[in-house]
Amino acid sequence: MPSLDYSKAADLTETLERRLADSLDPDFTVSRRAVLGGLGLAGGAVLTGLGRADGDPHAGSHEDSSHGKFGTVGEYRNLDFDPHDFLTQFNTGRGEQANVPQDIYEENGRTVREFEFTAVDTTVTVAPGIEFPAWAYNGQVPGPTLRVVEGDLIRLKFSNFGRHAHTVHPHLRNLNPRMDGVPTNGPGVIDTDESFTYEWIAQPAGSHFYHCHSLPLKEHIHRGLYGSIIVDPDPERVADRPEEYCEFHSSQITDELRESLVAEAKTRNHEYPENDAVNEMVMVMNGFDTNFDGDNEVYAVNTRAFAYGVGQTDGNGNWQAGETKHPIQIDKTKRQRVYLLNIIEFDPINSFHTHSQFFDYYDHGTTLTPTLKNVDTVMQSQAQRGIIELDYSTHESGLYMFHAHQSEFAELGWMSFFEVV
Ligand SMILES: [Cu+2]
Repeated sequence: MPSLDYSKAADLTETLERRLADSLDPDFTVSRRAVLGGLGLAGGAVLTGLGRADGDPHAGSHEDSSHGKFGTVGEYRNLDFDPHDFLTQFNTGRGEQANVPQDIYEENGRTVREFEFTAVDTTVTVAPGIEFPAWAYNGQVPGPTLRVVEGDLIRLKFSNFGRHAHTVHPHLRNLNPRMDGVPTNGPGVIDTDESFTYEWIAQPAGSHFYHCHSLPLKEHIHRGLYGSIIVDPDPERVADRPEEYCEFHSSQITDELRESLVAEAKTRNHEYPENDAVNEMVMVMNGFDTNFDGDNEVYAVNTRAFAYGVGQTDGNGNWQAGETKHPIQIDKTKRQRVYLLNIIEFDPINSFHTHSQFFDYYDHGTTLTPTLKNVDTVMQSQAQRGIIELDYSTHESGLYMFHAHQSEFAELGWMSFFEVV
């Protein structure tokens, strides 16, 4: 018996999505308070229905779920960005993403991973029929995920084709102020039609990110100028300096601990075969203030509200061809790793909560031993990030929900499912 019936899960996703989409008029004048006010009665009933999903088929608020129009809300017409592809789209310099020019080569004994970013003004789809006027690196929100190895040189050629001045600021241990990507250092802001090449040493290992640092800062970030930098640990460096990757002092490092840290580092490094045994995903928790009142109306991981919810199915989890909304299917024999980032504006925290499962968490991803063990909820402040590791090997197949445990964020788009197969 799955944790949740497929058709009930589809009803829940559709009901929440319909309320969100209906509330967001094309003129973008409705505040999030109105959305949640509208959800007050029906939303409570829907969640009651969820709790009784395996019982009475008339449980819950079915009069609100518009059965006759099943699936009409849920489709995204604009397919230029696919949050399902984005989950596993890692740019390592070897040409993974067509819209991200990239290269990898050696220079002075160091591996250089070179990328080209262009900032543009564009629109992105944040809910079916809802376009958000974004500023975006390479036309996508979140920006492309960069994946490098500790000690590499990241060479980022940045050109600004947007109407505002932008930068790229890295959350890395960057030793050169000229490369900090802020208005006061080095080239400062990069004006329209100007370019600058940033160079950063990839350190420390971890789950990091980049964003625009022009003023007003919150607008430049919430408009969409952000993305992930994953720095894979170098197992050889881990062998030399194991104390930097765990909570123990160098005097406490045993041979056994050193070996286990090196083995763990190999599972995190995309150049080692040990990494192939792990299913890795990038989830950027974001939000969109569609009416520019300083409050988000839409929440998501990877931009599209409810994209990892449950869409059209035959009732057994066989998704329609071309489906733009469906759960994240995971092979339960594999270890699951989520690179999680919180880049939300206007709300001080965000969170990640799993149903029916507990996980290990590595704050900022800078250690190879968990900083939190066996938890089902983790909180991240703005710009905080980390790595979550999950194991569903002993779970029955089926749908398992995960979402922000700020309840309103979940109702406004940040609600998802893993489909364990
Ligand atoms: Cu900017």
